[in-house]
Amino acid sequence: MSNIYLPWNASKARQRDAERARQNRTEIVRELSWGRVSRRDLIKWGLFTSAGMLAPIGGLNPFVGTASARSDDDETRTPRSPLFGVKPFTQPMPRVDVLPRNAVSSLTPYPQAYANETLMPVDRLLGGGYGPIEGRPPGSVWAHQRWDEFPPGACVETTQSPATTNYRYDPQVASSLNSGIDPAQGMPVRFHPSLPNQNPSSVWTFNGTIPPKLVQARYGEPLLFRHHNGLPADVRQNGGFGRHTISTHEHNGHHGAENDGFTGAYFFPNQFYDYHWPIVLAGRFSMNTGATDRMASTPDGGGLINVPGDWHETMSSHWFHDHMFGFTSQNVYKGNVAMLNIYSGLDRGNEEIDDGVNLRLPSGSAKDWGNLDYDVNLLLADKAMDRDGQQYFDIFNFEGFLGDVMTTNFAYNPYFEVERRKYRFRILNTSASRFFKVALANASGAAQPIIQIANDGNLLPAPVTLLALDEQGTAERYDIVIDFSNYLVNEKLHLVNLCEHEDGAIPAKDLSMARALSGSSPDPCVGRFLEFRIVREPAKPDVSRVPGVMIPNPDLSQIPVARVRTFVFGDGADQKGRNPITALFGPWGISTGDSEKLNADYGRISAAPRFGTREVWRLINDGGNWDHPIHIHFEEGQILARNGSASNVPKWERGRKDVYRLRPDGSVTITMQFRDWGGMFMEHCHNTVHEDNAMLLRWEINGGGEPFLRPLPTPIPTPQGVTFEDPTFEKRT
Ligand SMILES: [Cu+2]
Repeated sequence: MSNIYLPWNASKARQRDAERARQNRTEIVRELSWGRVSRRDLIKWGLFTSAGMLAPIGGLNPFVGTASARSDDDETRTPRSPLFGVKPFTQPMPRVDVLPRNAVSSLTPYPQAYANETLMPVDRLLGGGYGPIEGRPPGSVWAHQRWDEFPPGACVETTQSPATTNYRYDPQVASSLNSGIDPAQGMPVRFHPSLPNQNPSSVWTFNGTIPPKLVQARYGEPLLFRHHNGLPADVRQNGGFGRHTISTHEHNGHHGAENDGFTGAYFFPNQFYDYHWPIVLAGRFSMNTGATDRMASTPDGGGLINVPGDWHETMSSHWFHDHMFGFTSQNVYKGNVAMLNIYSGLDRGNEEIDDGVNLRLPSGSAKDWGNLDYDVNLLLADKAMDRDGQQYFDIFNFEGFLGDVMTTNFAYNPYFEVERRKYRFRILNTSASRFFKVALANASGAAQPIIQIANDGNLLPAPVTLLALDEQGTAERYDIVIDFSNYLVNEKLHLVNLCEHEDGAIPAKDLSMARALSGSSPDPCVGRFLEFRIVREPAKPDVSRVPGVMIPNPDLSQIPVARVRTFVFGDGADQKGRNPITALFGPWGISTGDSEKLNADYGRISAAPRFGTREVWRLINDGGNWDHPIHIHFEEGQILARNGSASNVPKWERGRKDVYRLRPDGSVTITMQFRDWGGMFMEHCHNTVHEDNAMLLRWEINGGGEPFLRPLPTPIPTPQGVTFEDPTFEKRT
């Protein structure tokens, strides 16, 4: 299939046909998201082929009975999103909105180890009667592990809500460092001031507002994240996509499974869920337990407090997002995405403090830790809009969803004003399916050096200077430093996307800078997407550094490999589960090596590594026509080999990671440890469309007894309370 968006110059007739087909697909997505039709119905009606692809039937609309028998490849294409004449680089990029950290005593009711089973009336649309105020599964298995040892020191409270104007925008930096944006001006949810405001049903975000949110946490200070579900009880009030049940995954948090946002532990409108993020270094209970190593530390009062664990496991740039089974792609795309910066003695977000531990990365110095002046979160996403300019999603290509409007922090092609000094940018790919390849261009279009300092949540052993970053799959984070002192005041530079897609399964090609800037790519998301304007000399001399040594890898040489496992990522599985809407075919799937593709079923345990051990996992892509960014929850891994050889691992992948791009026909061999916490976790493709279509499995840390009971019962959430079922097992867990 060629590019999924029609070119601007397509004939009126083609545009009209494509628009009609798009509307028909929109209706089908809507009916599916409302639960009025099932996947089985769609197959029965011939809307899908047995491979799970949209059948090549023109303009079919089963709901109003206007089926016609035309066949036209263009009908699987989509008209371009309307931009209403808006030009790129005409709006400032808003920096992320920092969620307030409050005293835990501000929470009512007060959080507790076990789920709060206090009853409240349940909306008639959710079945009525009474149900618990907290959606976390009840009882000892889902109680917060080690709650008494890790009482929360701060809390963040937020509500998943339909789009609304932001009157509480707090970027935690002066307006002069935020391209002049006045945070007191209410900020409606829109991609540009000249584009339509989004309807409450089109966008659902944290607090219902933009910019996207940031939580700031530090090691040694457990955080209680109370997430309220403020979405409509009426499943139909969703603008045609998105599910009102949610489960919030702190992406690669090293926490107990009850706080991991398990795909089957979702909660309902009007409920909350208390996530307990202890924020500990991996190895917390087995290494440096006396907290004698100053490198393992957290900022406090201008100094350091030592913390237990392995400092080589220190993490920095995280994010959190929805993980609802079968609906993750829709919910994340709809706006359930935020970032989490974790601060430490090494990476404290203060560039001035010189204590022999602090790496002094670009950040600022006014506050003890967590300065954001020169440390900027960038959430990238490709979006699509319907004829009215409302956010639009189409699941009818199981290869993946591609938008045609590039956004940074929810803003269409914005500009960002910088001082003539070093900045850190934490780049996160939040797309459903799209890969990016980011480079920096000067005014004459020449590629400029970028210093990559981190990959996923982890500072690299050593910085790597590049003229273009690697392809960046969904959920991957690349932290970079750009030194604007190499340029002059009034110069402009641009971040450029070099990665061209024709479908959502795989990048079609990586373009040269000249080609990407030429405007000749049929992919609307190729080219310049963020403009840097150097507006002045730095307010203070830049004392930040990019040290030649950052965080060396943990030493695994003395840790035996308890087991080697193989996972093959391909197609041909079924999507199981008791939800008739999401159940049926894959078309994707994972197998554990010798067997057929496993069905996606979070009730089945497909691997059960023993607590306290280390394993080697081989992740294999069984096809050349797709790539998969594979995410394994819980603890950072190290890539040992690509396609069987350590020499194939590029320098920027030689730190720790939590997402592994397999590349076409490729394999990645990783090693990870299973320490500190227990319970059920997931492994899945982070192309969320693949994840929602059977490329997901459950694994479990097997402690052989308390506190990690085995087998752990599978939660069955209902608004009236959570029940449990016994899990099933893959034959060799
Ligand atoms: Cu995939």
